[in-house]
Amino acid sequence: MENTAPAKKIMLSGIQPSGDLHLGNYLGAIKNWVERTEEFDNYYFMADMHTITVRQTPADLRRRTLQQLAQYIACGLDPQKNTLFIQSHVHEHAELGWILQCYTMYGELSRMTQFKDKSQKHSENINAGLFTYPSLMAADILLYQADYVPVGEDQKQHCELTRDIAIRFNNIYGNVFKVPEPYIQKVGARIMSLGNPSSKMSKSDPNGCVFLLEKPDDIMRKFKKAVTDSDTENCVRFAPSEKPGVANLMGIYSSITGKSYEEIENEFAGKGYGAFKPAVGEAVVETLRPIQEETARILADKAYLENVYKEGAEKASYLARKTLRKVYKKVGFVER
Ligand code: ATP
Ligand code: LTN
Repeated sequence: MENTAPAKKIMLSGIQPSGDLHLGNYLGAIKNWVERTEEFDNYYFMADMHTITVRQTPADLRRRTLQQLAQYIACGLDPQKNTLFIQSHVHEHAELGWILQCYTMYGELSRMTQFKDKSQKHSENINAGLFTYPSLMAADILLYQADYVPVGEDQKQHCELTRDIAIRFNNIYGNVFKVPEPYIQKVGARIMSLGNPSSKMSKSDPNGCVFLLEKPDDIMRKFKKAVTDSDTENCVRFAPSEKPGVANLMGIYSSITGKSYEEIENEFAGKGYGAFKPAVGEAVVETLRPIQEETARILADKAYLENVYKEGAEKASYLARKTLRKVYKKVGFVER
């Protein structure tokens, strides 16, 4: 019988295996991917090619790439329902990446916030790849004709440049690429550092950052020490500009438990930060416990992991090849 169900829209995203995954990556990106599994046709990858724009130790990069894959699965991404792959296994990313560099302007790349930040942080290694990174990211997305790109707030600028590149290319050659949209949720899109609620939680600030594989005692200690506010009110109330630390903790608690800010205020009425901070810590520990156990179990099964990334690369290549063939033809390359 012919399958008459309408094709699902395509969702695609990636994370660089440049450090261990943290609560910001989970609440801002991965949790959102898991919740949307049934609704879309999903492609998620380890962006290892992006990672070498900053110098890496090869053995660490290899270990973190596989660990990240195990964590994707442990967080709930079922490999039967999501195509999970390693970017460098699908060579079309590099090939389309080159072509799209020829359709990306110097001025556009110079305006990218991530390039400005990273070239300040790594001033000894401002390489060409760090600069043209957004053209490769556009290739990652456009190869799969993705409809939606679920990311945290900080990646919005790169997604917008991807749209501009797709539109520019389509205007010259006809309708080659689907023009994608960023998919940014309201709660969790920007988790802030526990030590400094005015900067985002990031792996480069390990004190303010909770890693997914961190020990429960360490997680509890970080939450108990979390910066709340300097007033003496000692009251759990959602007021982001007056009490950014409390608002951040409420955002984390809300994202994990599904409770609204009002419900959280009621739950902790009259109890103060002394009760609130460990309660958020415990909710995080309980959410991460099964993820940590699953990650250890999956990592021990190398054959299973290998099977997942090989099948993933095969499925991803199928779509990527189709788009690249079309692009080669359009720009005038002779067919081999
Ligand atoms: P860095 O520490 O170098 O800034 P990172 O921890 O932000 O890196 P990325 O690989 O850049 O990690 O991000 C992976 C995904 O997680 C992206 O979709 C990004 O938007 C999201 N993300 C990262 N940090 C946060 C955060 N604090 N809150 C919400 N989402 C986040
Ligand atoms: N630039 C992203 C990682 C990334 C990505 C992508 C995200 C690379 N390619 C394609 C979504 C879609 C980052 O630094 N977090």
